[in-house]
Amino acid sequence: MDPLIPLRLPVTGLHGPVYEQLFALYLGIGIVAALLVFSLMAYLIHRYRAAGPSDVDPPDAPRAGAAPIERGDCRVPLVLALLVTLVLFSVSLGTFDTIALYHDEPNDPDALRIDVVAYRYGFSYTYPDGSVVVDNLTVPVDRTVVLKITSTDVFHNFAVPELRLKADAIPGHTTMLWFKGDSPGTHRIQCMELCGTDHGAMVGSLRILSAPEYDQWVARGG
Ligand SMILES: [Cu+2]
Repeated sequence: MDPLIPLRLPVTGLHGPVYEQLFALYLGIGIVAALLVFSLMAYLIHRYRAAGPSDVDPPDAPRAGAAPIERGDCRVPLVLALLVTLVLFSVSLGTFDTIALYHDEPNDPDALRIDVVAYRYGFSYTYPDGSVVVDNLTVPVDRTVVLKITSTDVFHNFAVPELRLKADAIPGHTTMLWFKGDSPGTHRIQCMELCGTDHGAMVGSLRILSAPEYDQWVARGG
């Protein structure tokens, strides 16, 4: 079913469900944290509002330029700090698992290996036979594709939003990213790291072709 307000792009690909689960976890924690913070804020605003023009501040109210007066003990901040540590630690485990899935390529001898070079303002793709294509990446369906991503100038980020794929392209460094197209189709590729004036135009497309169509495309010379 289409959402009422299309805030999010459609999801496809092998990494989609994993990405979406992690996103939902962060969103859920974010909503709970926001509700707690804003309710406490509303309560405190109401509780400590001035009763009238003649109302004076309590003696321990914070004052500009003066060190705050100590009150209470350290148990509350300690419990809060432990709680936050616990939440961040558990979400970071999920995050590291997801990063491992994205970057650790499967052991597939039939994988198609493509070198991706990002530059201002585009991406170039070098296939195993040495042929180079710019902007548009073409791959066969149902075959593991391993991308080795780097950059020649500044930081870029190679992303295929609908496949929930995203990896940094950093000069002097290679980032691995793998995926497998599960159905033929065309998806937008875009740079997701602000890299200069034409960053917004640093787009291309990922074409996932059926095996015979891909073979024809290779035979035609890309
Ligand atoms: Cu860029």
